[in-house]
Amino acid sequence: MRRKLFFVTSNPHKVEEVKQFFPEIQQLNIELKEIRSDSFEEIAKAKLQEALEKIDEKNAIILVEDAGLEIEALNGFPGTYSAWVYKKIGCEGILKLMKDEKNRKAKFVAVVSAYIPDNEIIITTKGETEGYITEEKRGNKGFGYDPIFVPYNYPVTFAEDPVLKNKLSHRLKAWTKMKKKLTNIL
Ligand code: ITT
Repeated sequence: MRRKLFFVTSNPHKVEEVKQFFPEIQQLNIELKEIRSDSFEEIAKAKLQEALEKIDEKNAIILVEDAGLEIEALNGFPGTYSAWVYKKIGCEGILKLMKDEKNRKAKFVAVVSAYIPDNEIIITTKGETEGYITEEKRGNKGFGYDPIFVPYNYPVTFAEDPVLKNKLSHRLKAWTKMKKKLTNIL
């Protein structure tokens, strides 16, 4: 793809991961406001709208991502509030909420939205990876909730095995779908 692809995000970990399977993207480090909503798609679209207002790159493809962790026993919490909850209570706080809870099912979700200036359309893709919440933190790589998330059928957390994470993460799935759509359009 010869077009410029700008990923607008303040999170360097996201960029590092995405670049491994989508090396063409470049980070634009802008902190975007996050509206309150239960829908990752709605938040991603609002982030994209704000990014478009702030960026003067008429020809580039602008992309944003909204992601989070949904825990079944907590009715999907922290979900779209994942970044805020992480700042307030971190992995330790989530483990406290999950104390004595038998159902430890959880999933990571990522939604990517892109603006195509040629025809002024917005494309959105989604990726999900299921797993469960550990009893304690394990591993020191990755970011956010990686130390307490184990994907199904594997014994390690995302923070213990970043190579594994990048083979099956929600981020990989959402961005691979996006790359395919962009390749078909452009
Ligand atoms: P931008 O909005 O600037 O892109 P952000 O970190 O605020 O950066 P989100 O609003 O999408 O991004 O927040 C998602 C939060 O969910 C993130 O801060 C982490 O705490 C958590 N999260 C998302 N993906 C994750 C992953 O792959 N591993 C661990 N935690 C993740």
